[in-house]
Amino acid sequence: MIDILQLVPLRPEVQKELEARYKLHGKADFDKVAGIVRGCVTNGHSGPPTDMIDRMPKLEIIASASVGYDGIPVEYARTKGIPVCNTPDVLNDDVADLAIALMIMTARKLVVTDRYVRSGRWAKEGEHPLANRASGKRVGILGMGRIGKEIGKRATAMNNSVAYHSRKPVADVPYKHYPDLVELAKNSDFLVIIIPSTPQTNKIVNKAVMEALGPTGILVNVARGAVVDEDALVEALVSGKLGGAGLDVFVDEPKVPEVLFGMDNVVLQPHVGSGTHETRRAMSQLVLDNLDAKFAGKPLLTEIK
Ligand code: 8YV
Repeated sequence: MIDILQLVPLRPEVQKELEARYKLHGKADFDKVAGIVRGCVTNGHSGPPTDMIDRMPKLEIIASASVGYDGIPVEYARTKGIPVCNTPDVLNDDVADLAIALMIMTARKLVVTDRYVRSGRWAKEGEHPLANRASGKRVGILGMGRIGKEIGKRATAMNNSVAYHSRKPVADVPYKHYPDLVELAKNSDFLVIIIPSTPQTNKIVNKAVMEALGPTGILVNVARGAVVDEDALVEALVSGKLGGAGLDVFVDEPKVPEVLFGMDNVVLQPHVGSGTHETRRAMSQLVLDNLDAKFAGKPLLTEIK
């Protein structure tokens, strides 16, 4: 059987198949098995880092159960002839759904109103103060890849106008392209972040972007915490220079700046963009399919190019 280093578990039903077909080793056994493993199962945050890759001379594939791969040295692996696979597309709908949910929940203050009912305040105090609309507004999307397009479709279906920023205009999308992110923020009521985390995008959503979005603007992040200057975000929310935020991702997960906990204009989620049974199963299956393809000598399904 082919030896595999498994850094994260797959969904139980796929894990069973993986176990039946491969000899699996956990991270604790790394020293013992580094010399023999031919594949590595991971996700976007779990490596393996370059020094681990160096110690696996027989490694032929890294298969990640994630679309993001900021925690995997893909270029480095490539120089060693090791392909890295991710799980694009299967999570587009879930992540786009969550982006829209965060827009609506934040603008309509749905967490606060839910609490209002549960705490018995509705019965005691009567009607809840009004919130803001999430439709018929201007939605700016930072990043127009596979998930960005799904967010665009959903935002459009809600009668929002959509515009986006990316380095270059994307072919075949009907939305206005802003070459300048601050300009997009200035012309948006919501700014939804869905770009990969890279050295170039680190803290790309900075103080100037948040202030351009402004005191009635809402920032939604379903990408990675690192693409936002989190200190500037907290400061903009505290000072009221930014209207609100719906956040699924943070710089140092699972740590979340505690000052956000008491803010009614902020909705917080524990990085659950792809967190449904259906999608996580599909992601796990794609990891297994890539491994199977590799060791059957067939083309990989979703190699990062
Ligand atoms: C999960 C994700 O965090 O796909 C990604 O890039 O961020 C998420 O789906 C995770 O990697 C699931 O294992």
